[in-house]
Amino acid sequence: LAPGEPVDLTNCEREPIHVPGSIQPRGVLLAVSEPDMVVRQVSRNLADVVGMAWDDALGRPLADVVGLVPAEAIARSASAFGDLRERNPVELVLDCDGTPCPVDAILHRSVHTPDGRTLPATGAALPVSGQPVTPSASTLVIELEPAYGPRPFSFPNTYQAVRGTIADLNRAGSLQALYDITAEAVRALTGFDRVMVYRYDADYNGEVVAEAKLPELNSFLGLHYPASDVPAQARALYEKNWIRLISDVSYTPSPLEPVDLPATGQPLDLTYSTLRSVSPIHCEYLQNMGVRASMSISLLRGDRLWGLIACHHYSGTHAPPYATRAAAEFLGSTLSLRLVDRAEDEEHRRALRVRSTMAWLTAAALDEERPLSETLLGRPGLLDVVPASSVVVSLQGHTGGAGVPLASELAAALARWAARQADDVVSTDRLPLVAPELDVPAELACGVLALPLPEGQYVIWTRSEQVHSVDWGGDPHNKAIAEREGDSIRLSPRKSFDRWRETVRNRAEAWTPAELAEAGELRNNLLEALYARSRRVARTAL
Ligand code: BLA
Repeated sequence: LAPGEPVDLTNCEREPIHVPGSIQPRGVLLAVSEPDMVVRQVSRNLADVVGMAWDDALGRPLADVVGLVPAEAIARSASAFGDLRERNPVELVLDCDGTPCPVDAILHRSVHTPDGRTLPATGAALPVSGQPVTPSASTLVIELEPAYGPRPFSFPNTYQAVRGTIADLNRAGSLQALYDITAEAVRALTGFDRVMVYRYDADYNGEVVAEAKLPELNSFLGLHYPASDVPAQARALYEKNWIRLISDVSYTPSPLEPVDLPATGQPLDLTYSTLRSVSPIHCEYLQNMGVRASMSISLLRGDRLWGLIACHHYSGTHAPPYATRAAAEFLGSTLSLRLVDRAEDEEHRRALRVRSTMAWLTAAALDEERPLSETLLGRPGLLDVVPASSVVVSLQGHTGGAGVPLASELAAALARWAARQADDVVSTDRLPLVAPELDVPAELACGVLALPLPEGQYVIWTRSEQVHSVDWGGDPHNKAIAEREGDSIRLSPRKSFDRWRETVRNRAEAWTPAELAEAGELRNNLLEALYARSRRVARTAL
């Protein structure tokens, strides 16, 4: 987007959200050149926290602006070895016209190359790996948030605030338990009205998989959202900076002055800032949802975004102090680590279960007194090998099914279609799109996994369309949302749900690579069993 070009629904994935040129006014920002510690760029609202007008502060030593003792404390933290973000917040007391004002200083550093590029370094002034550059200068970015009331806990006891939860997470027996524990704990810690765990699928569509909330709020559990609700550049930023707070969604941004950082001639990169002004489109979305404050924490699998912990406040603005946010972020990273272990455990257990079912079926298939189809449709049976809405088997002249009944003409038509694909394992998760000529209703079979076998025999699993209809209007809270929406409102969870429904229309839950491989293995076992039986039939005929 060109500077000044308005953001709308068609271009918001191009909005450069890491360089908004302004901050949220719950604090103030000062960019100071190193090592001389002279103020080079400030937010216009500087006077709200330090009592000096922004244009007086530019070009002055930091100590003149925030006071000698606070400036020394900042310089000490900034010169310490390692990533200085790990020491945040630096607890300061400013002198506001004779009254002591406690503030949290949150520091990070940006390093520039001689040609004015900003390096994504945040801690010590080290070159980025594999990129031997000589930093020509570095800028210390100082964000000051007033610390209202007593501090909840200082950074060293952040761990104490969450260690009970960490123990619970370590004991959790399932992925769902991990999600639930995290949602409850983040809500207890931060006091948001609603805390959700929001999980992405392979295309970055999201689903609310856990929720902790005030009892009187309607539930968002199980709702789906399209990938565009958190556009790609925002997801990329959230892979680097793991937490963000919008303490008042109706804030007026405070611009940075001057527009460009003199050392680079570019706007200041706010990727690692805590006060970064957020996308106006997103604020509109939140306001339409009745949200007054929002916070989200990245959940990562490796270094890729896996999901978010999303927090809403409805009753007013909400600004948990930095230390509380850091503790919540710590819970998010713990969940991220446990997720990988748990997901691998669950996949391992699933694969073992399938393997044992398959062994059982293979053994049972040796009983030649019993039709093969009957064995396969028993319990355990084919729906335990591959979960689906229905399965139909046609073997040795017997046809039968399990799950939701599927008309035999429909099964036969699917079998003929699969046989034409010339593959041992035929699959699609969007049948109405790839084979419209079959005219199969989406609610019957959007997903098809078929094993064509000799002489027109087959095994076919089907999955119905993924969309579940949600009655937005039936719920009193959602009715309020619907009434506020009227005609003029373009963004809301309900519209967003409709957009999600469009993106997944005519699609079933995808068959996983493991399921496809297991189906292929089953096909080989079936061919062997059929061959053994045909030999016996041949023998008895002799
Ligand atoms: C950001 N969108 C976000 C964020 C969330 C969502 C959690 C992270 C910022 C935050 O913590 O608030 C989406 N929030 C949701 C969803 C739920 C929720 C789905 O609570 C469900 C309950 N957003 C849109 C559309 C656009 C858009 C249509 O819905 C653009 C076309 C943009 N969303 C958008 C942008 C950001 C964003 C640009 C980045 C905000 C920022 O960090 O600057």
